[in-house]
Amino acid sequence: TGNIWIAADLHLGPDNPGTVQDFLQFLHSAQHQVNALILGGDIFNAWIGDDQIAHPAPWLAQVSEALRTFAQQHPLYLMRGNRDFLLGDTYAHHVHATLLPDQVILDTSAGLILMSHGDEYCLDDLAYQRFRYWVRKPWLQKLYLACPLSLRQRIADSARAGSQRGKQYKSKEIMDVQPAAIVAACEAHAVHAMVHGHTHRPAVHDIPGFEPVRRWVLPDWESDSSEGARRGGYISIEGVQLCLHQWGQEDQCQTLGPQQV
Ligand code: OKV
Ligand code: MN
Repeated sequence: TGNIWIAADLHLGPDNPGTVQDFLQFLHSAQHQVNALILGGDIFNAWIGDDQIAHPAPWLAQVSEALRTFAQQHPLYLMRGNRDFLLGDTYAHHVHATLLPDQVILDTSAGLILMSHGDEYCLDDLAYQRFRYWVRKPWLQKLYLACPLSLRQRIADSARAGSQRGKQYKSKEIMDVQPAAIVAACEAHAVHAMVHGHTHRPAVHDIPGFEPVRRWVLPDWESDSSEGARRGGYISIEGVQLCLHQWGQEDQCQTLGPQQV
């Protein structure tokens, strides 16, 4: 499989031009180093339907063009996140990518890796899970997508504003994964590692009771903060090595290999 890179939680949108630029650079450097790229959800900060591409905003046109250029050289896989859950096959085709299901088992040279966006493990955030339950209903999505773009944009803006207000009252524990949900995933899938994003807590976590299986959490991307610090990174799978790369930090690598377990 060569060298696979996985990134998630880019949150690209009109409000973070710095992150868009960072991502364009990342794609360019990936072009010369990888055999495949997987984007694990929340690529976009909001997604109100694939028909946006008919009249794309300049930042979106630029991102789509760069994705297409990349995908002409190497396989590109897109996964939906909690923000861009409406991303569809129309957009995937537009950039010559393949849309992945919400959970995949990657059969890599380093072993079997369970990969997802990660929001499905945040079961203690009841308000979010309720939101997720409803907006994943195909009939509600059809209804929403039947609305004019301008109305969808207004609904999205107010949903995001409401979510921002609600977040103030949530504790750190509530917004992280639920340990029991991770254990359930390990019991359901005999894998050598888990990879996900969403929580914005990049690290390599042990999973008590399932050693040596570890949970590799992807960093979120942010290059528009007032402090001027760039945040972001990716996970690489090359040979039997799994590495977590974060801007401005030491790489965290581990030899996995199916023979290890
Ligand atoms: C995405 C999140 C906004 C979290 C609405 C049906 C309904 C889809 C939608 C509207 C919002 C996506 C599409 C967005 C994620 C938020 C706020 C919180 C926690 C409907 C289907 F119900 F109105 F009919 N939406 N947008 N949130 O702005 O991209 O993930 S969004
Ligand atoms: Mn997310």
